[in-house]
Amino acid sequence: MGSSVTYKILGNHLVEGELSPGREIGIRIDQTLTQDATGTMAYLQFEAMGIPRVMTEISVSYVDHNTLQMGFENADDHRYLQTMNSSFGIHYSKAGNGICHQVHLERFGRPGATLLGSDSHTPTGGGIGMVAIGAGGLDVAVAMGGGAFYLSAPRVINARLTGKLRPWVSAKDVILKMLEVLTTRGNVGCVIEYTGPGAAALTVPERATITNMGAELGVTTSVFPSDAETKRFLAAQGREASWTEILPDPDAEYDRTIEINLSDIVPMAACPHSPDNVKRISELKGMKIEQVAIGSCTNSSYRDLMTVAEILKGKKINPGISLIIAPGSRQVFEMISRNGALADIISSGARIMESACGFCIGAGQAPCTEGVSLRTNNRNFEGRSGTDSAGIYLVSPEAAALSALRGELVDPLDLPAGEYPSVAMPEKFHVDDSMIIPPADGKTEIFRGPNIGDPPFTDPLMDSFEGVIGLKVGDKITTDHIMPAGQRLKYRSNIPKYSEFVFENVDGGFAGRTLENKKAGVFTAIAAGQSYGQGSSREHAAICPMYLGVRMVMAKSFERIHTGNLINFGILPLVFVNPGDYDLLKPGGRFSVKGLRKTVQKEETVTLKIDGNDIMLNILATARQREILLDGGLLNFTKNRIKHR
Ligand code: MIC
Ligand code: SF4
Repeated sequence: MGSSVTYKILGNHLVEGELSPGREIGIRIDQTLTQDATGTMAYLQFEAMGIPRVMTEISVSYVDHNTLQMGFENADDHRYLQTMNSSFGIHYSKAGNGICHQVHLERFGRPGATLLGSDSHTPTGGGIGMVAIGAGGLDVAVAMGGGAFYLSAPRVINARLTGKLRPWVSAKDVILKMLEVLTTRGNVGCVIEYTGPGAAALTVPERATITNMGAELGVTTSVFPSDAETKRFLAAQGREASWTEILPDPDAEYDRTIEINLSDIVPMAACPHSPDNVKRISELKGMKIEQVAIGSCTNSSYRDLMTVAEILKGKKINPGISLIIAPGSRQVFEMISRNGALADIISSGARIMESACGFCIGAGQAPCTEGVSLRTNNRNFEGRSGTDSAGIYLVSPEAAALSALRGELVDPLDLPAGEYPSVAMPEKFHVDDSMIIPPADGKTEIFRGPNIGDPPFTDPLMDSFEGVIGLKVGDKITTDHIMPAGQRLKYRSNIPKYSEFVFENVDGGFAGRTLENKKAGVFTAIAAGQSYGQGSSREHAAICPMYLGVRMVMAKSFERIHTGNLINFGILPLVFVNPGDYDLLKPGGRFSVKGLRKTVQKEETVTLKIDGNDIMLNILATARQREILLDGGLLNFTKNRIKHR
């Protein structure tokens, strides 16, 4: 049997284990990326490991999340990043240069390489045939030090695309269709590989929209072949030398095949409050809207913004609408400025934002009370926009721009096909890497402002303790629920401070109560339903609960990145053997834990007597992860191993 693109690349990077679905493997990481919100902690952890310089082919540190600088904290973080990066061999992409995934695709990504990024949308790189995976900052720090990244060898789902998108239907509609079919749950441990003539006909920016939002499916990553189209894109970036062809073998083996005819796809919208709550726009059209926001790492390429500019050209947006536009990178921004498209956008009445995450992460542009906001980004979790009562609908740039003109949701298919502005890919992108600062040859002084704390060291796993169910939550708890972003993001480098906001919007008393319990020698377990830890790669959703005294999460199921983060910080992920036991647990329920170290070493399950019920739980950890748990997390584990080498 032949090989998929995914298995070819994994096979070339395998350093441990057997490449068979479900088995734990270790892979060599060629490239890493971080962004400022996760990066500061990742680099503090890298420093704590005592390795003098990164050992990857290239490591890039982007500043794109916390660019508003309300107060000194973010500016201090950025200075720490720039000085630290310079000393340790890391490239630093300054604030204003663009969103990490967009810039990495344009300037650094390489077909056939592995990329590990401390951001869940790292799979964007799959658009040019990379195996690009999102992980916690500490995993990325270990990879920068030359350590392998461990994952379970994926089941590969072949999404075979045939046909051709009709005018007014966009790559965003393809990934929304995938979300409708596969939902955000139950895809842990899978990779989606796009194949077929339909895939070959998509441009790189379209492919990148699809692999980017593949993160919302909960898969390990998504990947397209590296073909003539990839070559064209890299050549236009002046990087043809980075290209290699990587196609699946004609008899490649897949776990499952989904056939999608692109000609059948229609404009879609993900409705509040989940990216898989997908409806056809034809069912929703006419809905009144207050805000439209175009940008984010999903839809802010040159192709996307040129399409938007063509739609807006010579027209004015509806007076009731606030239209926000944030180009994905300085390259895109500069190109649309030079060719006049930006003037068309401005004259339509749009508000132009910096090339950064901005509205997508809730850093500004919160909608009005009960406002309806159409956005081109990838997540619409409740409250993420900054307004709890707002309804966020995720749509294509085409639908967003048309609706901004009309003041209500427009079905793009209602427009004549002949009016579709099909934008040609440029022969040459405008290349200027002057905002990417290469590292110094030697050491430079590292700036550490008062917001920069210490990396979180944790203690080895406790053998016995008194426990309490500190909180009971339902299904689909996202890392945004656990650790709110928005205005709180600036505390990311200061664990005691950021910990005050754990579960802030779910149970305001949680943080204080949990810390008090810890002081009294009582440690906390969280009880949860399905898909605990969806969404971001934010390792603070494990670090801060650990700091407060959380030692276990009992759930019906977990998401991949968050499971890794829990283990990396010494919190036990436990899955109910009988899912019905979830119903027996009550907040405040007490239990005693005894002989936990031996159980984690030797047993598959742990049984706890809680409120008179025996609750059986599977320990969701491989043999290597159990060692990490026993050591009290990956930082201790790595330091112990470096010492013993
Ligand atoms: C997100 O989109 O939720 C973020 C903010 O980019 C996160 C990273 C973070 O929490 O900093 C992600 O996707 O991993
Ligand atoms: Fe930034 Fe939004 Fe992309 Fe996350 S999803 S990296 S916040 S643009």
